[in-house]
Amino acid sequence: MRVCLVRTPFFKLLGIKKVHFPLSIGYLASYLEKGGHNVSFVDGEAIDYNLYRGLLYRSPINEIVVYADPYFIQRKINVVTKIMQDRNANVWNILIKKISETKPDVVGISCYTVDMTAASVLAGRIKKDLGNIPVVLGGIHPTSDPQGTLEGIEGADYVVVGEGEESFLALINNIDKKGRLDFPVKGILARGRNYFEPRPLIEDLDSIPFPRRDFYDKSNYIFGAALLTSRGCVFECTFCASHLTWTRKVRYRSVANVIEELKVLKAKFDVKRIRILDDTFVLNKKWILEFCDALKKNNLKFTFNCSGRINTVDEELLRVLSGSGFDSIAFGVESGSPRIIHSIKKNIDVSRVTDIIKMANRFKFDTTSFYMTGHPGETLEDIRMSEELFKKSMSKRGELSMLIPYLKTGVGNEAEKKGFKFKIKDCYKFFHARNRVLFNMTKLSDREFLAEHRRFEKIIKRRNYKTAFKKLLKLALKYCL
Ligand code: B12
Ligand code: SF4
Repeated sequence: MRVCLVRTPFFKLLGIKKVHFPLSIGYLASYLEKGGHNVSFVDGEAIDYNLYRGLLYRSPINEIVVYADPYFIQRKINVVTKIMQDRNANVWNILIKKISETKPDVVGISCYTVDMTAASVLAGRIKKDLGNIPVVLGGIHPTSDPQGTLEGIEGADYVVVGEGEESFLALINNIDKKGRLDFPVKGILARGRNYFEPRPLIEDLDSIPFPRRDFYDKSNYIFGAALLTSRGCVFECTFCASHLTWTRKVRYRSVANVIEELKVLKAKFDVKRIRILDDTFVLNKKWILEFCDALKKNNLKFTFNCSGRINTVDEELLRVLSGSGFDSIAFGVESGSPRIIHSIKKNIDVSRVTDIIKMANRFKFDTTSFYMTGHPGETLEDIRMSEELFKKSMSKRGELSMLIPYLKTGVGNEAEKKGFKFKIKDCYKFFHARNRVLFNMTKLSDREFLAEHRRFEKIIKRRNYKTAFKKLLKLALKYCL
């Protein structure tokens, strides 16, 4: 069968030029191809829709700063609203044309929550313009709400729930040319059927072929290649949706298998920088030490970035990582208030944040800290504690998100009880770098909450600019001397 995989546009509609290449698509493509199918990819994030012109769009600042800058993003939201409300907007025409050129038997769309509005418009247009081609939705949002997805998106025929490789292949192998499936397939919810049986996770991650990476033009994507060494996370942060796809059991690839993929990335794609996307890369010290040793033995020289965790890194780990090419590490701190940390089940020791980040700075890591505002029950004092911790910890960069209560997460369940109504037509507004309140679960009024959020945002922005300036200065000196 000819399968067309699609990523809907999100960052591109906000005027952001370069995005990450999605590993989900890479993995699904190689798995389906191994199963004998022909796969193409239409990346809605890699098309220039000519939405914005002028200095702002072209300026390099667009790629560096705007990425997480709520002020730039919020200014563009009216443009995005128009596109989402107009099924005949040029963005959809362009996407339909690209999809139709691949002559698909089946279309698969990958969706986070924020992509659901676009997925809904696109699925409708596929049915209208391309005939009755089966449309399959997968990814974190359809996984968290398979019934709601089929009810809310008329053009969707199937939802793949959870890990996609095996279920999607089984679906494609079993639907006939008219897109009908006569018997249930594990992991698939089909329109008009109430029967659903979950599919067990793939036990041996080494059995999955490396993600396909050859169908993209490098100039559309952020520098470096994404890599996944494990799937899953043991922690229970109440705002996080990861467990809905991966559960709370962590599965690891073998070190040898990851080294093999790195060799391919070097030889075939001349990759120099690797972005490790694992939920909690630093969880398994033994695996990391073995991995860093193998990098040396195989003389593999890359630079890496990864996520850290305050309570699972120590001096030895940071030293080894820094000696193996890791130069950038991001810590999810989320709050400086021990009371909030406890209530969101973040399970970190706030009193260690400063020491660990300073230690990482000493090893010359580019340190980033992720914070959030909008935690349930958060007070002004709690937000001020976060600001103080960020300032004290000397993290070189920060990123501030306003909490979004995703479906089927602890916070999402709490928000629903408090009256938060989830609508697919509004999903495109559910991004984190925002300067408008979406749903207020704090102890503050909307006005107070927004003012505090903006105050914190300013502190973080100042630090980010300072770090960027220092970097540029260093670079300039390097080239001038
Ligand atoms: C890396 C990452 C990013 C990166 C890169 C994203 C990218 N597009 O490549 C960046 C930083 C850009 C990012 C941005 C955002 N992210 Co993010 N991100 C992640 C992270 C850590 C890993 C994602 C990943 O690549 N996983 C590896 C691949 C292989 O897994 P996968 O994508 O889930 O795909 C598998 C299945 O879902 C399924 N599948 C997926 N698509 C499809 C399609 C079909 C047809 C089928 C059949 C199956 C299928 O099969 C795949 C293989 O098994 C996850 C956490 C997590 N554990 O999932 C959060 C996560 C997905 N992100 C999240 C969020 C909220 C965002 C943002 C909205 C934040 C924001 N800026 O406001 C944006 C939106 C970006 C967008 N629309 O592209 C949330 C999503 C929650 C939700 N309900 O939507 C997550 C789950 C984190 C969390 N804490 O809850 N993110
Ligand atoms: S540590 Fe990260 S991935 Fe794990 S539950 Fe918390 S936020 Fe989610």
